[in-house]
Amino acid sequence: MEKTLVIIKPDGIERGLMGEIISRYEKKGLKIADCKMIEADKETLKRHYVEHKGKSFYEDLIIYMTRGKVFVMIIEGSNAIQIIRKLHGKTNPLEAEVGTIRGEFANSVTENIVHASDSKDSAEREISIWFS
Ligand code: IDP
Ligand code: MG
Repeated sequence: MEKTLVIIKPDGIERGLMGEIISRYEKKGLKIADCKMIEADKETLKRHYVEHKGKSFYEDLIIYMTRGKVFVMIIEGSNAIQIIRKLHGKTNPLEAEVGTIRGEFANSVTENIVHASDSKDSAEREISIWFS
């Protein structure tokens, strides 16, 4: 069964959206295989976001992700990686489709509530970072 790494970011927790978000995965037929609520340390986040190192938003991204707890999950199911990316919507709030998590709840390019792996390789890599 395909697995993906999902994070509810600090704004999702602050705004009380955890239940709303998790229920969407469950209603879609996906399974929460593992989960934990933690304060992410900078080293873990730097490994997680290595592809963005050096970009203009990188420092703000790390500050944002460490300002409160995050809820990290391994989610499994048929086509879990692509399905979750669809449920989340596009990164840019102007492009996030109505009905998606970002489309409904986010209006910031940085603070966009959720993270999900974007490929099989990144899912495997990210799962090993957060659940080693
Ligand atoms: P994704 O989360 O949809 O996969 P990525 O391009 O991988 O988007 O970017 C990772 C995270 O970095 C985004 O979710 C968002 O929090 C932040 N981010 C991405 N692009 C920008 C930007 O142009 N300005 C500010 N923050 C950004
Ligand atoms: Mg990404």
